[in-house]
Amino acid sequence: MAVDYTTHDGVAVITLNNPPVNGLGLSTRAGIVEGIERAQNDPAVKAIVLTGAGKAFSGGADITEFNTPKATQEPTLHTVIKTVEGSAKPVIAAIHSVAMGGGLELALGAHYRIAAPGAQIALPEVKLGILPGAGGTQRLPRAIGLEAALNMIVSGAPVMSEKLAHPGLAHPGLADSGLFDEVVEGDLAEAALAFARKVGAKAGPHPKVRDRKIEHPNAAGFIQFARNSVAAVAKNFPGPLKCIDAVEAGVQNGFDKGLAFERDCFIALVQTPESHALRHAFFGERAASKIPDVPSDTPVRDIKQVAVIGAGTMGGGIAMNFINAGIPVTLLETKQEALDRGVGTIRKNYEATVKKGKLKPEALEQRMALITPTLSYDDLKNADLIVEAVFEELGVKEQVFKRLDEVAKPGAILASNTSTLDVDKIAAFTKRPQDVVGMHFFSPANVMKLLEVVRGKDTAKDVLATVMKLAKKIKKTAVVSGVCDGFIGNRMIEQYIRQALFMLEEGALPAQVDKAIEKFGFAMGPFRMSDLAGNDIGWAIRKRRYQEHPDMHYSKIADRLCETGRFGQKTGGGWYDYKAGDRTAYPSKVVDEMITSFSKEANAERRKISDEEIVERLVFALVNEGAKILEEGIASKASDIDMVYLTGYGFPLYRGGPMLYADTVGLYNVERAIRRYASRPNGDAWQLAPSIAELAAKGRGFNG
Ligand code: T1G
Repeated sequence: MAVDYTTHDGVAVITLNNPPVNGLGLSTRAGIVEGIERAQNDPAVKAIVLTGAGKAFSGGADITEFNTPKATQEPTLHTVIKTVEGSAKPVIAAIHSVAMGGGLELALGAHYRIAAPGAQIALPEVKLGILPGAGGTQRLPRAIGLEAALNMIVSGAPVMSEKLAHPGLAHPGLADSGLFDEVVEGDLAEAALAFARKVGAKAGPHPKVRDRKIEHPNAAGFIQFARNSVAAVAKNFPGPLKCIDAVEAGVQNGFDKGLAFERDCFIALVQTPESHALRHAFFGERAASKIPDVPSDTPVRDIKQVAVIGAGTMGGGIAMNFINAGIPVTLLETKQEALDRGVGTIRKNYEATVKKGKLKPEALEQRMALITPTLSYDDLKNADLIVEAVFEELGVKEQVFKRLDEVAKPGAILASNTSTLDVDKIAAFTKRPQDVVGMHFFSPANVMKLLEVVRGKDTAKDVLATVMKLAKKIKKTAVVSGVCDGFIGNRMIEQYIRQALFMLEEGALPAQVDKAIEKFGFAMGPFRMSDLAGNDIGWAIRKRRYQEHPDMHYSKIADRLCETGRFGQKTGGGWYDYKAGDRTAYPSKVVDEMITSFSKEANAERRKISDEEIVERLVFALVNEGAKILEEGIASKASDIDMVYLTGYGFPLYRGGPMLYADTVGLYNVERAIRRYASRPNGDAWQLAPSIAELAAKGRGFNG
């Protein structure tokens, strides 16, 4: 049973013991009910303490049980909470570290609550596309008031326990709320026993949160205000508005009706594709740091000093990640002027953050003090990790890594920020290929969460384990990729862009393609994105591609655009026209005419292309290439590919990533669509990944 039961001079202590976060899975739920009933039947027991072992009181319902029979098997969380609340003997919830979701709802069913300061208290269900489903929308407003409760429920954000203490308690930062009867600085277990003995001596009945009134001068008005402000931001996510509906139901119709309504909302939301996507992303983020053949207890190297080579846009952004985590960085450039410019840019970035009120001025200076600018490789000799972010050309990388091999200390990790070059070739420039790894940051490197960790054939396992742990410290979502051209993200995006260009030849225009895929949920369509990044970047990659794969069929329409010097925003015109100082993309008559005449030259019969075809061809191009990446072992799991696209390429979170989206559509339908496009003009680009057909035949998806 994932619950321990002990007694201490008339106090029963029920301890949740279901690592890692005391998830309220079936066995834990059953254990709590058994413990409460056992305490009722023991005349020596006068009061009951409910507490959690390990790192949390409870992280909530066990999300891994969702949409499985266990989730609704008795005792459900509702039954557990009802049992706790119905206990004739007072139940005291003693909370440390974390009480979230169902964990907090369980505590709300207790008669009293005490907490250690600094515990994270939250109802984060909305972040999983659901809502508190075990009375949270009914009890929390009664415990801390309508406004504080609605804010917590709709945002899902944690609040520190000391901010939710009972009114009148002499505790700093006291908010007028009534969640905790005591905030305990010392030994929580001792305090819980003392508190239990105190209330255990009192005659019942003991207070129930559900009996409290929700006091608010204008509840209906506040709820309407909340609904309007949430509706504006909750596009594509049904959860937040449902949270408000459930709270409102309790305010208007009383606790029991509100509870029933909340249950209906929960059951409706937990089945939605949006909730499935959000849960997929929650677990996908955590699964990404697990590398199948690298044991989780692999010893890691100590990273105290980092060096970054190259103080340009990427190098400066990369350096900021480590500085933000308090890790000193030696920043190397070849020329003083470039070094000064790089350090200056970092300072400017921090000044902008200070201006936004997100960084204290003194913190800015502390961070700048962590930078040691230098022109000499000798200053890198103590670095534990060296990240090069120099010009994307193999010859330049060769010089850098040969030099690093001479100066870096034994055991230093040598990382390349390359986005397209072969990490094995780079490793071969050194006598220590086992210490070489790719760390592909995405621009702007200090903002984008995604980090592709490229594993060379010789990269040591402890190097990988070290980089994955360091990625967490610098708040990146790290995904391991094998060595191939473009790794995971760029290799897939190349097929996406290929389809976009073919569709221009066949009849679409840039604005239509962008609008269609932005309506699907992408942050930015391929042509607006290309104009922003610079069309010349894609042009350079295509020229290399034409040489490497002369047989590969690409549309040359983008080359035609680049030959006219239309590189995008930076040249005042690309696929779109731009006005000075205005980043709005205006459809360009000149370009549209160039496209139609290009089709004529290519004898391509222009036709009306539907938005549905645009979305299918763009997204299924990603899916098909992703399937090949999985087949080749470049990525170890489909959720890794989804995390790349959710955190690095603006794929809509509510669809969970290209591979989950394909599962939602059904691989049977994906296969049929790909075969259809393969039979049309430019169909040679569609080589169906065998695994799609195999999985479709078994009625399965990429994610099981
Ligand atoms: N269920 C199952 N597994 C969970 C879990 C949960 N609720 N929370 C965490 N894990 C796993 C996680 O996958 C990882 O597994 C390990 O625990 C450590 O997590 C009825 C229905 C609690 C703040 O949304 O926010 O209650 O990778 O790396 O950084 O209304 O986990 O080690 O195998 O994140 O110390 C609502 C989600 C559920 C809280 C701890 N609760 N969890 O952070 O560790 S729905 C949540 C978190 C609900 C009720 C509804 C965090 C944490 P592995 P971690 P951490």
